[in-house]
Parts: sequence; structure tokens; C-alpha cells
Amino acid sequence: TPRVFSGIQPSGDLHLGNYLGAIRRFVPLQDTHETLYCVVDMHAITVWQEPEALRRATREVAAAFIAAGIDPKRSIIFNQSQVAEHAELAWVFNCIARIGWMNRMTQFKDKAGKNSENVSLGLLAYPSLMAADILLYKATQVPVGDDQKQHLELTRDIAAKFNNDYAQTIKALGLGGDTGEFFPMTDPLIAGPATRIMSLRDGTKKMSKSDPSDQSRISLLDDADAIAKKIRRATTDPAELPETVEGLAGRPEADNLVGIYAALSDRSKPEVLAEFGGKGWGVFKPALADLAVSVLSPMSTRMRELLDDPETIDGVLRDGGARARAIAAPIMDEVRRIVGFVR
Ligand code: AQP
Repeated sequence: TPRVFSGIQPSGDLHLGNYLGAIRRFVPLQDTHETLYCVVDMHAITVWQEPEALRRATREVAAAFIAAGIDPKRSIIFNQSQVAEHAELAWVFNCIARIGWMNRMTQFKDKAGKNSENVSLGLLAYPSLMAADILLYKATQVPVGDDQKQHLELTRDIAAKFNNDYAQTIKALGLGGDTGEFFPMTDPLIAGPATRIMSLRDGTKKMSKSDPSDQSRISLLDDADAIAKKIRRATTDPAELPETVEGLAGRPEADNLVGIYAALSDRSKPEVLAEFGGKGWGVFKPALADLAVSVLSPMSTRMRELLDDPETIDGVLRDGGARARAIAAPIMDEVRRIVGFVR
């Protein structure tokens, strides 16, 4: 069975974008793939995290996984730092990847801003650790939101350069399988209606954990009141909803809210517009709020229950860590042999 890997950073409040773009899509893959879902705490510390907040956020992501329907028995749920091989392979990849590749990453440019001399070295190397996360398990399928596409292309570049630089030893050791490749080429799974959810305040910016405005995102732990309020206050233009998707062009906020409605109701945007086209925001926003509450509130209730019992969550992460390590260790062993490290 093909192996799936994906990760979420415990770097703040999980939001609707993380759910629709990633977590929700993790669930059905359990039926068809071997699935590893990781709370990437080592990625999170590329920007400063208060230790206690990091611990809380780590448990919160794990709780969201479980509440969304990821079964800790069928899937491996763990936090990255429990499997030291992630860091070890990332180091090897730091020596494979080129600084120029990292400098081109738009996420780095966005997060570093004008201050790129003064951000952590880890933030620059972030995609190298992400490549290690995936390739440590030779995962071939990676469900992510649209914003991660460039990082996944880099993962392929790193795998290809590793395979190429070490082609001779890979061959000599017989570790290249039929194709001569040690690391597989990974495919991003970016599909469906909600691969990029935008901020509720600005339809041109993605919904993000690190947006300073809490009003910009619907958090998975928001209660019904907060959800309704945020949707009511969401920025929109004054025009009515259009009858067709073409009518959403040049209206990013309208497009975003219709997209969210479509994703939450498992319908297409044309279907949503068939119902709401020609109606005003005073009709659409309350309907969207009701829908969002009906989807999210069972999940947040379950998350809260789980978070009341951190020991159980920690046990899930520990068990997942051991199972992940059992897959990673032999692959890392082969990497050490390929690179020429003496054991
Ligand atoms: N707005 C979004 N729409 C759709 N998918 C999204 N994802 C994030 N934002 C959206 C997807 O969620 C997964 C986890 O992302 P991450 O935790 O690794 O970090 P990120 O992509 O940088 O997400 P955030 O929420 O914006 O966090 P910060 O602000 O900390 O950077 C990924 O699959 C991502 O595509």
C-alpha cells in the first residue's frame, strides 16, 4: 500500500483552512493508504514558541486529528520531535539542498519579510526538514493545502539530487530497487474545492494561524457565537451573490465565502450559487454561520473532551512515535550507509 505523510504545525490556533485544506482530507485516506499524521513541533520552533504554549498546541493538533475522525489505531499519529531521525535526515538534506533553492521559497520570503537577516536559520531550512519528514518514510502521497505546493516541488528536487549524487553507492549497495532511485518522487494531493481558504478580513490573504487578527480566521475551538460573529463581520463587497461562478471573478471575499460554503456542505460552487445567487449577504451569512456551526461544533466538543485528558493524548503520541520510528530507523540506516557514515 502506498504511504501517506502529512504534518501540521502546533504554532497557534488551528483554523478552518487547516481543517478544510488538510485535516479533513486526511480521514478517507486511512481506508486506502498507510497513513502517518504528524504534529510537526520541530517546524513550529522555526519561529519563537513559548514552551508551555507549544505543549498545549501540540496536544490540540493531536486532538483535532482524532476529533476529525483519524483513528489512532489505523493511522500513526505522533509528534515529530519523538523521532530523532527527522532531524538527522534533515541535516543530510541541508547538505544536499542549495541555499539558492531555499531563498526562492515564497513562504520564507513572506515570513521573513524585510528582516531576512534576522530570522532563524531554521526558518530558511524549513523545506529541508519537510523533505526529511516525508522521505524518512518514503511516503509518496502528501495531502496538503495549495500553499505547500512549492515546498513539495522542492522535496522532489532534494530526492532527485540525493539519488543522483549518490547514484553509485546506491547501486553498489543494491538499494535503488527497480528504478535505481533510493528516494521516491512524492506527489502532492492538492484537490477539491477548498485548497486555499482566505482570511475573513482580506480575500487576498490566506487564512493563517499567525495572522495577528483573531477575526481573520474561524478557529476550530471557537464556539457557535464566535463563529456566527466572525462570519457576520467578514469583509464583503456590497453586491448580491452572483448567479454563476464567473460572477465571482474579481470578488475575492465573495468567492472565498462561497467556497467555504461549498466545502462545508460537500457541494460545488455552482450548486451553492444556484441556491443563493441574487440573494444578499443578509441571507447568505446566517446560512453559512449555521452550516459552519453544524460541522464544527461536534468537532470542537470532542476536541475539548480529549484535551481534558492530556495523558491519553500523550499516550497516543508516544505510541505513534514508536510505530513511526520502527519505519524510519531502517530507512535512516540505509541513508547512513549510502552517505558513508561508519557505524
Ligand atoms: N488557508 C488555508 N487554506 C487551505 N489549507 C491551508 N493550510 C494552511 N492554511 C490553509 C494547510 O494546513 C496544513 C497545515 O499547515 P501548517 O501548520 O504546516 O502551516 P501553514 O501552511 O503555514 O499554515 P498556517 O495555518 O498559515 O500557519 P502559520 O500561520 O503558522 O504559517 C497544510 O497542509 C496547509 O497547506
